[in-house]
Amino acid sequence: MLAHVDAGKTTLSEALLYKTGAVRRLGRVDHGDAFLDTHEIERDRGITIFSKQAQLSIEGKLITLMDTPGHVDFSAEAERTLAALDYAVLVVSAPEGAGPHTLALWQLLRRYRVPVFIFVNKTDLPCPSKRALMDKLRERLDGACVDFTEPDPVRDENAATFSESLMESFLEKGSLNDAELTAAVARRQVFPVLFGSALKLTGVDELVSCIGRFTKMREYPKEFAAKVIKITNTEGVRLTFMKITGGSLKAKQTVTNRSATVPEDEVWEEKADGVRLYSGARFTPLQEAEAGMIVAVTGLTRTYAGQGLGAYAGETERAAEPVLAYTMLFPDGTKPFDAYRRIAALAEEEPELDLFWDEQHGEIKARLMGEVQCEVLQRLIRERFGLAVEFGHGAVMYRETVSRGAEGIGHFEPLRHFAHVELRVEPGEPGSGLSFRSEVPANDLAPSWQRLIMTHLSEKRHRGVLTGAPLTDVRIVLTGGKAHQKHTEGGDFRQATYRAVRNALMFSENVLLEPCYKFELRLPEENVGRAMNDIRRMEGEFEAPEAELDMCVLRGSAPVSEMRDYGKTLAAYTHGRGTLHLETGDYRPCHNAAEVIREAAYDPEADLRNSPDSVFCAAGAGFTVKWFEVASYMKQHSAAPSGKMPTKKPASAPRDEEAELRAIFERTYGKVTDDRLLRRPAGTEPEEKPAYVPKGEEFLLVDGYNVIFSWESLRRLAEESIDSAREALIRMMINYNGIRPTNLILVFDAYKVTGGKEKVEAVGGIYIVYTRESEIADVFIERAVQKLKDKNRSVRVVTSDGMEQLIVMSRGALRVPAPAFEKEVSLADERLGSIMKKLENEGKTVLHVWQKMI
Ligand SMILES: Nc1nc2c(ncn2[C@@H]2O[C@H](COP(=O)(O)OP(=O)(O)OP(=O)(O)O)[C@@H](O)[C@H]2O)c(=O)[nH]1
Ligand SMILES: [Mg+2]
Repeated sequence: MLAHVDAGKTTLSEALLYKTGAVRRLGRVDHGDAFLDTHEIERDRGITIFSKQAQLSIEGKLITLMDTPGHVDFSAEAERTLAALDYAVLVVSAPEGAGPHTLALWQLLRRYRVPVFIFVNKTDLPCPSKRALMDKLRERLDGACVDFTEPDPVRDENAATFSESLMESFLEKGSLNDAELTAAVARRQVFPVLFGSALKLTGVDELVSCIGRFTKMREYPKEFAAKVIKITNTEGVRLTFMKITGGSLKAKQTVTNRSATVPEDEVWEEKADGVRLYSGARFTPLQEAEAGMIVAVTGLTRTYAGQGLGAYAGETERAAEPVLAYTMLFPDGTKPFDAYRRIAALAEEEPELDLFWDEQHGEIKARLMGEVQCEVLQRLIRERFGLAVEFGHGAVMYRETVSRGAEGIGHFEPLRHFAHVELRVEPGEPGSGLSFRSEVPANDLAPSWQRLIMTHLSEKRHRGVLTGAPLTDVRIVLTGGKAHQKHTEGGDFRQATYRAVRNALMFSENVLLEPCYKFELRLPEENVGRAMNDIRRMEGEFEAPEAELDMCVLRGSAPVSEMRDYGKTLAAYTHGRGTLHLETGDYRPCHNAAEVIREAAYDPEADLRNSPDSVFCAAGAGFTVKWFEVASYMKQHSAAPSGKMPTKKPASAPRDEEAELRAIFERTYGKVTDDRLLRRPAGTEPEEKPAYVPKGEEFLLVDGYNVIFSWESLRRLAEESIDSAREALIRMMINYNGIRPTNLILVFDAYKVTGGKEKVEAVGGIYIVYTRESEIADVFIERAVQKLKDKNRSVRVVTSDGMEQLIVMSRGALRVPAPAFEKEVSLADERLGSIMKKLENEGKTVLHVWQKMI
């Protein structure tokens, strides 16, 4: 029984049980005595929270009826039952029609290929005509929705329209028989639609007879198989609810998760102590459960929702994921970590609860669907653990992906360990999650190591480098790897793999994604204008408003962060007449990414559990090489003592930016015929991979004022005094050059100084050029690049000016955008800081370093 919240699932279940004689007294949700709303919280709130089952029989067929919750906060609970269904009754409320939640359920039913009967409920209330309702269902759900309350000839003709075989049979005989219709329903070619009122018991008999006539028992294989639907804890007993999908299960039988896909060290065997058949709150103990039944098994401790057992072992399904994380607040004196350990037991019963320990803040966070679920949990925790918890305001769960990928290297070689991994990250389709494959021939790296790397890639919740949010929609391609005959141990590849992913992300263009809601807003016509304005302001989108009954309906999507509290606003300006329905939608690029990233204040290099750096070994000791130096370090030490490094240079990742600049270049200067124009000078790395190049080979030209005006910190300084900004930049360049020695030329425009001559100073190991009168820095740089290229020097130019970049590129120099350079400089700065600290610890004075550097 599936539907939108309050559509009448539990009431209809009650009516079915009553009409088929399974219960003698008709209970009612509103009176808190429904057969299936058994839990105290459910009776108090009048909504279903946990899915539950009842047994009934129609025309000799034994049927297990599952009632599910309709509230979006519990949609994972409803979704979990889908894998167990043979047929679904989709309840649609006649006054409201098929809204977004119904559509979401419809898609799930399609995905799980479940045949569906539709019951249009609450026809006792004012609602559109049967015909109008049918039209809407056909439009919004499926053309093959057929009104089964029509006389048989009409029904048969309508049903035949959607299947060739039915049409043939219909044309031949002028009608269809039950077997033909039953088969069409099972194949999802026809969706019978019935109408009625569960509360007034109309249309219920018709539903009963329709289910009796047009369903058939599925055939199951002989070998034992089962699918775990959920885990609950009733009076201290752990119950594993499972659908038997093959053979049978006897009490005291041994159950195992053994299968081809489960690694040997994770295989378990446990005894199924008891097998219970539940109906409402009561159960009957069974000696043996047969295929098709849904039973609760005691004695199993290692099962989890979504797990397959026996012939189906290893399969899992993914349920709707929460987009909000709430902090749990405890009364004074409670140690959060102790509480966490206790409450974690609840998390296995409620897989969607998804608790995690936030180490940084010493807090328990719970990923939850919304406030109703918070309330329910609060009660459960109080009942089970006697703990009074509160929940803070939910934080939006962001994700990260890449818009341009890159290669990454992970090397892990502390003394007597060795693993080396090279891979590439590529942007994937939105919603595709993470996928992994290998491009490495078996000759280059043994398949067993490759499989191990693949396992490490898929086992980890990879984090992005912008905010540390989970990574998604990315393809990870293994491009190289190396093991050591003696020194490689299991864990080494884990280290190298994780580091390689982070390393690649540091060089990628990363994008912050935010969750969006699909919404349906119903409100009086006079408020539509206001609503549209609000949605635009929230960066949402919507379709043209539709009139339904006396209300207007707006459908669309908007960021969760903006719309989550909109219900309150809506209630205020519509005086309680407007309703807002929110459904979890997809993830999209975040509308206020800069702000979110700033607030997260995440430093990917300080996240030591997710380090992008590598560990190398020299003179018997392991040491860390920073992420941006790994590639060049490897090149320099290609014959490292512990084994030969791969020397193969990985193919370059697609460079869209390059293509874009090329296009602009061509628009400006005409077609580029000589490809050398755009090629990098041989032997240099892309600018994102600043390579260590000894002094004497590389020149770095920095357009001084341009940098000052594009770096936030310097710009602010410049507003007060341009001289101090210039001095600050000079100091930064000297420091940078100390850490990354190169021939650094810092160029400042001085063309406004009348009579000025070009002036060059050597300060602290760098050169500072003040251009001559009427020569701007661009021109100087262009000239310098030309000269240096003539001498075959490699040249990098730091600037933020698009035009200048083009010119520079046309001369064959590498351009470094000012923001990327800022990152390089600040990294060098940190490095300097740690060197100074180390020296200070060793008792040397900082002055000493400075002198040495200069
Ligand atoms: N007028 C009318 N009211 C109905 C009908 N069916 C159910 N209701 C009422 O609608 C409300 C919700 O009914 P439930 O059966 O709890 O709905 P549900 O789909 O189980 O709701 P959740 O389990 O919370 O998703 C109750 O107040 C019912 O009395 C009907 O056919 N007509
Ligand atoms: Mg219910």
